[in-house]
Amino acid sequence: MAIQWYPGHMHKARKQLAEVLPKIDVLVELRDARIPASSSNPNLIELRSEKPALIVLTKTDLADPALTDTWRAHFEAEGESVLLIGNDSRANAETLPDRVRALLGGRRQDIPVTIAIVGIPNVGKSTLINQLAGRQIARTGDEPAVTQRQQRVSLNAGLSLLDTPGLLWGNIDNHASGYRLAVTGAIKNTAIDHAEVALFAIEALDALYPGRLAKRYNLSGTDATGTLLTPIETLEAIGARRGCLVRGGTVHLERAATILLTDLRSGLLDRYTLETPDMLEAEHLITLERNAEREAKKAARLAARKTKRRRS
Ligand SMILES: Nc1nc2c(ncn2[C@@H]2O[C@H](COP(=O)(O)OP(=O)(O)OP(=O)(O)O)[C@@H](O)[C@H]2O)c(=O)[nH]1
Ligand SMILES: [Mg+2]
Repeated sequence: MAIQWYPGHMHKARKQLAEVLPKIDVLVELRDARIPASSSNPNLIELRSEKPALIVLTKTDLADPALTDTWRAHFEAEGESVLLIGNDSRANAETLPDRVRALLGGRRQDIPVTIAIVGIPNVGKSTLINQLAGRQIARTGDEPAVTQRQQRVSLNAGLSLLDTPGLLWGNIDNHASGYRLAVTGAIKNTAIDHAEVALFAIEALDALYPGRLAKRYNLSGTDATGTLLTPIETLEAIGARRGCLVRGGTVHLERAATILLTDLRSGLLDRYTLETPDMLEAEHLITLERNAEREAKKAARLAARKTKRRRS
């Protein structure tokens, strides 16, 4: 099932962002380095239009360094300016004011600059603002939708920063992107089926980082006949190892899934990136095909209804 989470406050926040946009000099869009394409909000690309923008890949300390390089090169080849920030490289954030002024053609230091910090929920917007402000001015937290309204913060260097609520979009039509957003913690826990998301994560990790789950949870990785475990068997094996058993010895899948997702989000499963530019290109074609099929079915239904009406 496709994952969707677009609560009322996000719809309102999107409208409010559009309203303040004329007063913004530069948009700084934060994307999660573990899912650099899936965390790119199409609504922001639309809103941005011709406005100068800087892409910040955050949480690089949790992402696969080789794939972070690949994605940086990919975005730069598309003409974007990219900055990498992680808990292992927070000093990079200090270069943000200069990067922004460079985007404005080297605007003089004494002319004020207003920057909107935007991006998906839980990507690290408020954390970045606190770092640049040098004090805890914006509320942060390890769950999505901590910030629910805009907050303006003025810095000494003539910079004004706007913290904004995390934004998703109404129709996440690449289903894999929806799951990746859920795995990495951008979707509220109550809006997802943990077992379903964990099964997606297992399949993705097995494809990109074979053997990692077996190593972390001390699993053999194969069944008695030597056949590789399926995702559901892997989840059951993780649950059995972690004592998620219910009466009769069956595994409580939801509990096993929650353990796996918590480990994945906190970096206990080592650094990973869940997508490559090639994967996204292939998925884009699948999405286009699915959308075309849906439109064709809709058109056929409408035509059939018209014919029926004409006959009666
Ligand atoms: N590992 C890691 N964690 C980070 C990084 N940046 C932020 N975090 C953590 O990510 C969580 C979310 O950070 P916030 O700054 O609240 O995220 P936000 O984008 O403002 O989230 P919303 O307001 O909900 O949209 C917090 O637990 C932060 O400590 C980073 O670079 N690396
Ligand atoms: Mg915030």
